[in-house]
Amino acid sequence: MTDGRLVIGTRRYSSWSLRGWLCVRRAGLSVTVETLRLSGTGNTAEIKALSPNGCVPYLEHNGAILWDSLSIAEYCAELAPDLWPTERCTRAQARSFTAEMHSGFRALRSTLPMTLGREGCPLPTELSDDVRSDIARINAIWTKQRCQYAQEGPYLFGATFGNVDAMFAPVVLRFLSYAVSGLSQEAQAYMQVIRHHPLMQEWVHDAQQEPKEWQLPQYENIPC
Ligand SMILES: N[C@@H](CCC(=O)N[C@@H](CS)C(=O)NCC(=O)O)C(=O)O
Repeated sequence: MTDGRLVIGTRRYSSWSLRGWLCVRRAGLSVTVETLRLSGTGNTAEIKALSPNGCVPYLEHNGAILWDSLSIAEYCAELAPDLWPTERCTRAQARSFTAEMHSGFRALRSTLPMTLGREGCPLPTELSDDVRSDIARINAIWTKQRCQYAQEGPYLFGATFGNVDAMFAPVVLRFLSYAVSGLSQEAQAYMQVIRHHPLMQEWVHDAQQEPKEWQLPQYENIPC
């Protein structure tokens, strides 16, 4: 008997599901995880029937219902406060980075979608200025945070894998899939830490077990 359920989409592609799942797992919520196959239309019937905004991640936990990765991150931090830094101003900064990721970087997200079938393969065409500017901003955030917290631990705010790391985790997978270049040494080291975190290993492993029929040509046939 669990305290509820977390519904996610195809692990191979669903970056928002990964964010929600990381927060739920980090907070140690006892929930059943149910995976729905993304149809690829952005309009998956089973998700539409279940989730108020027609999207995953969707969480039911002890009577609470949540349907957006950011609200799930906040909810999880109520139960596991170490998902945010303890100091007020530092926590405000962490919230701002999390919100920036949640609402921004659209050019990056649409040009380099998360697809775990691809490893180390750049796009054959030049990245647009908007995508390069998104990459530069993320590189700057990761570099600054890693320099500032180098002595305290390997994550963006030091010793603890928190909500900010969860929000940026799919970007790490994207940068590795598309062999994004020009990143600082600190950013590259951070990417390795995130990629090898046990929860990320688990996610990628589970993604590899998904049925082949779930794969979508639009994400599998992006030119290399
Ligand atoms: N703002 C939402 C975005 C969620 C979202 O776009 N989820 C996608 C999957 S990654 C989805 O459920 N799309 C509906 C579909 O593909 O049917 C969040 O942060 O959770």
